Amino acid sequence: MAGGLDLPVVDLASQDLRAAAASVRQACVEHGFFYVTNHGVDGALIEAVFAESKGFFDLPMEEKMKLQRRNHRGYTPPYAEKLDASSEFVGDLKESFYIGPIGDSDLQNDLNQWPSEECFPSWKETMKSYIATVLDTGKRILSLIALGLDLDAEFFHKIGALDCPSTFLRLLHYPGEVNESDSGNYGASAHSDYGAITLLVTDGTPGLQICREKDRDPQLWEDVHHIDGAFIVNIGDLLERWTNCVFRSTLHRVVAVGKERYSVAFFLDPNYDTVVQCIESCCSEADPPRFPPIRSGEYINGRINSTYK
Ligand SMILES: O=C(O)CCC(=O)C(=O)O
Repeated sequence: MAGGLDLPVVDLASQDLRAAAASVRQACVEHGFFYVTNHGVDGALIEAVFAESKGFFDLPMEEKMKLQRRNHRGYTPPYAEKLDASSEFVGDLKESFYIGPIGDSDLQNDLNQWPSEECFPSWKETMKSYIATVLDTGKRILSLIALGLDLDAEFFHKIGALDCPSTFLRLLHYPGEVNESDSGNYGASAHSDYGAITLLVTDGTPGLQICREKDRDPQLWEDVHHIDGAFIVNIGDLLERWTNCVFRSTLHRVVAVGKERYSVAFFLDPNYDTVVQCIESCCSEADPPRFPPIRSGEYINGRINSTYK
């Protein structure tokens, strides 16, 4: 059974950066999850993203499959991804759509797949504008994280991790009713995120749960409540490695609640080439680095490849 949970709320508009950073640090140490308010992303833009997302997922399956995931961009149908490799089910119930990093809009080498402009005239622009805005919010959160680790606020910029960050937007749609054979299956099975931070916004439908002690037996899963207008932010595995497990990359999942659900996750991960190695303030002689240095892209690709069939 899931119990309620009061996650910390961080006000991004706070003038007191030190206090905000301390509260981010505490949230990352204790929960690996927190809410962010006054994040600067316009509510109307968020609504537009949800409307475009629904428009796409409403298409017949054969239309959606024309944009089937390639280069980790595009459409993934239900059951094609299993976030928890040990799940007894074929795959998760959700369907999703990935949009990868966007440089110059006219780049010839944009690997993204986009629904046709004829059917979805404002889709691409809406997504691009959301990604640009939420990226800015994510960078501000990373500055607070750096401050919370007693580092220069610009630490992640200065080491080049944000020169050309690996950003992925994932539109998600969870079914309402599920077949009997899927009884007990998850919308998204238990997993931790792979990279630095994730900024999540949902349509308010419950289902998201976290497990703070991954090794506890039995595991305790707690509901993450919706706060209107707030982002849910969580720490990924690379930040856990960077901080030598001072910060938690918390297990989470989405349970089926018998109601359709939409959400939008933005994964802000370092440059492909960034070497992720233990931050000095997070290790000592008594607590030496637990992980060897690793290139961000190498780590994330390994994790992605083990998630898809
Ligand atoms: O839809 C949600 O609430 C969570 C999505 C998620 O965990 C993910 O995409 O990694």
